[in-house]
Formats: sequence, structure tokens, C-alpha cells
Amino acid sequence: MARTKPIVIVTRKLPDAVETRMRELFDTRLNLDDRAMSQAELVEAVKHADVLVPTVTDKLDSHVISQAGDKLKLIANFGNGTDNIDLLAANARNIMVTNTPNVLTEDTADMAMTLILAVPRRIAEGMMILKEKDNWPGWSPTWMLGRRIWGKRLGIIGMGRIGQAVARRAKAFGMQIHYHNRRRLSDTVEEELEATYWDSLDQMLARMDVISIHCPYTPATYHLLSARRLKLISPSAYIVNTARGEVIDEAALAKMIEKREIAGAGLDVFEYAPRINPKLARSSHVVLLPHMGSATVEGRMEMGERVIINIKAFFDCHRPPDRVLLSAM
Ligand code: 8YV
Repeated sequence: MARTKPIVIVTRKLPDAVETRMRELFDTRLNLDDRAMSQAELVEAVKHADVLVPTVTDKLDSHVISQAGDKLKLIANFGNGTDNIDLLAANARNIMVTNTPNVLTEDTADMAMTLILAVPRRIAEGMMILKEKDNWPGWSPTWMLGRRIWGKRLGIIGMGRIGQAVARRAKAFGMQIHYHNRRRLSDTVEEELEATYWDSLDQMLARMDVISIHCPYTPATYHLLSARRLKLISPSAYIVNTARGEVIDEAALAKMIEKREIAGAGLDVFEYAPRINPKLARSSHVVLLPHMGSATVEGRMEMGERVIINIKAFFDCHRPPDRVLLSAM
């Protein structure tokens, strides 16, 4: 008798080629109209699936996970960050969680570097003058001056794969690399990046020209850049966040940008996404993007491939390569 294929419920529209392959391999239920699922729909999905493939827009909290059917054995997240999933609750129900690391490192680092350049050099403001206001008075030597990147100090918070990929880029742009991380890097990597380690985040923040966030969002990093810590940052410094909005106290940041207590920010992620703080939305000192860090055709395909590899390995009784361990929290 032919073995029945596992029921795989995919919560959002994925690239066509990924969906086609998933349908060949599994009993795949797709979300063709791409509308984000409600909490009630997620509960229905976990009740019936053998595998759930969620994304950052699905909040798999303890309530949802507690309703999972006995069949649900794997949550194969389409994404690197797993802050959308209550890992403890999944572990308690013996549900394995996998993610898609590595394949979005370079794209996310490119986006962080783009913002590190775009905010101090006032790229968005310049473009608005031509495209929306249509009022360019012509070139002037003292007009639209930004700040030079070369020679400035970049403070990286979270020196994992993406943080290091940003450091490599920033070094090529002449920046001095500083970092704060749970663990210090090996001498070899520190030497390659010419990176200075700061055990104290507070002390690093006070001395940087640009700060870029690359740590995951966990209970320990919620509001890591709190109102108190934001006050340590120089008024001439810039903040870039391509990690998770919850790592910064967004209301405090917005207030400080409005009062010119921080020079500007480049934000790809927001604490209450998709809602944007109105103070940020109207500021001309910020560049705001709708969570596009890993949004490349190549990246999305490779994320899909990782999801498929993880599911296939699981049902072939191998250890999926991208298991998320509780110690990662
Ligand atoms: C993804 C991300 O697009 O993978 C992540 O952690 O932040 C994003 O770049 C998103 O999470 C997909 O679920």
C-alpha cells in the first residue's frame, strides 16, 4: 500500500516553483490569495496539518500551539527568525521547529548597508525633492549636505552571520567595526574584520556614529534599545534596524528623532508592523522600508528549498538540518 503523503499547510503564497515542488512531494494545502491567516484559521491549520509552514506574519503563540492535533510534528518556518513561534510551547508538545538560516544572510546585509548609506547621505530626501515636490532650485554648495561614512564608527549589535556580513561590507566602505554580542568572536574573525569587541552595550552605544541591529528578537532582547539606552547615543548618530522592531523602544526612538536627539534612522522593521509610528512616518530624517531585507527572488527560492529539505528530511527519518534548538532563545 502506498504511504500517504503528509499534509503540509502553507500559510502564505510562496514562489510558484516552490509551491509546485511541494505539491509533488507532499499533500500540500496552499494559500493562493496570500491573505494572512487569522488566529482562528491558524488554530484550524494546526489541528489538521502534519506540518505547518508559517511565516513572520503568523503568530504561533501558546494558545494556537496548545490546540495542535497529535499529527502536527513539524513547524517548518519560512524565515530565519522564529520569534513568531512560541518555541517552549512547541517543545512541550514535542513539535519540532525548523527555520531557513544562511540563505538570507547576504540579502539582509545588503539592505542594512543600503540603509547605513542612505540615511546619512539623505538619499530618500533627495529623491522626494525631485519626484514629489518637483522643486529643485538647482545645485548649491551648501545644500543637502549629509554625513560622510568613511572613517566613522559602526556599532553592530548581534555579531552572528548577518552582523558579520554587514561588518565585511562596512569595512570595505572604510568604517571602523565595533560590536556587542553575547559571545566574543574568535581572534581570527576579529582580526579579519578588524573588529573591536565591547562587553558593555551601554559603553559602545555612547561612542558610535552608526548603530546597526542584527540580534534575534527573544525575551532577552525585547527593548534592548530602551529609552534609557537610546539616551546614551550621540545626537549626531544614526540607527539602522533590519532585525526586529521589538528590539527598539520605537515610541522612544520616534520621540528622540522628532526632537533631533538622534540624527536619523533606517528602519526595515517596526515594533507594531504593519502599523508605523506617525512620528516616524512624517520625519524626513528616516528611511522606512516595508520589511524588504530578504526580499529577493533568489532568496525566497532558497528559503523555499530549505523548507522542503527540512520537511523531506523529517519524513525520511533523518535529522532536519535547520532544527531550532531551545538554547537559541
Ligand atoms: C523574512 C526575516 O522575510 O527570515 C526572517 O527572519 O526577517 C524576513 O526577512 C520573513 O521572516 C519570512 O517569514
